Amino acid sequence: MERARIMGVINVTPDSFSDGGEFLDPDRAIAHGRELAAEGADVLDVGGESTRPGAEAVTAEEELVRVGPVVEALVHDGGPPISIDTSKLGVAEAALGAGATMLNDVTAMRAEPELAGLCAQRGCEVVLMHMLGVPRTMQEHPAYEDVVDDVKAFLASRIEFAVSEGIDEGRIWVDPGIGFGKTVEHNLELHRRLGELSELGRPIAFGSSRKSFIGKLTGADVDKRLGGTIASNVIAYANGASMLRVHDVAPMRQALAIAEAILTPRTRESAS
Ligand code: HH2
Repeated sequence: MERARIMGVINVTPDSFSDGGEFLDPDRAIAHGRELAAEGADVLDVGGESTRPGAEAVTAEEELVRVGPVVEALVHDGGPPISIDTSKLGVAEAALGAGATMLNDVTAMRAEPELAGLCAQRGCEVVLMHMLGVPRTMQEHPAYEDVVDDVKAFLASRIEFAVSEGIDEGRIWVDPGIGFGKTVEHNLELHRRLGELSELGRPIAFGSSRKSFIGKLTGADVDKRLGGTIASNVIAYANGASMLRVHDVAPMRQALAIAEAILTPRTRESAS
């Protein structure tokens, strides 16, 4: 099995669901990014707007004030590639201009379709994520015909849109959007049948770190969900995910090293 990338999360926000306020100060966010890089992150995902259920929107100006200096400093470091987690054209434009090389858009370019033209022109990588509805209301009775089929059909249509706007298909990632308009059972079904998304022909990104289904299943508070996060991500990896978006890079790196060794026998032989 191929080695998966680990995407380290840097939330430059006052209100993210698990670490809101911790890294709103740019110096702290930059220091955190450097730590995640040292722990082995393959990509650093910088975001300035929380997408947690019920979160209030921020303006592009405010979002850029938050993420701009962080992207600039981390690009300047020359460490892992930088992903910008935004749905806004102005923010993406500035971040890509500063040297970010990936756009991670939880709306899959529905909020601001002009993002597609920008990405086509810049040749950046793009993560297209599934979300049912909008963050403020997405957890109010989400319903699907079949959650995996529905997510897959949505992602297929967003790939088609992106390609029609000139984005190189080879630069597209798809993401089932764990927790974005999904019940616990929807999230579990997406884990079990993640492999079906491989039929889209694009690599799968996956983000379940510290999310509420782990709390609902275990009773663990948001700062105590590392065990559940590791289990979820290892299973996602085994079922085909090739980029794992997590807050805790070092323990994920270790878990993944073992998962990779078990699932890829030749890697172990050459290591011994
Ligand atoms: N989840 C969150 C944010 N961005 N991007 C992708 N591609 N996949 C995800 O699952 C995903 C994402 C939510 O997590 P977090 O950034 O920690 O929280 P918040 O949105 O409250 O800042």
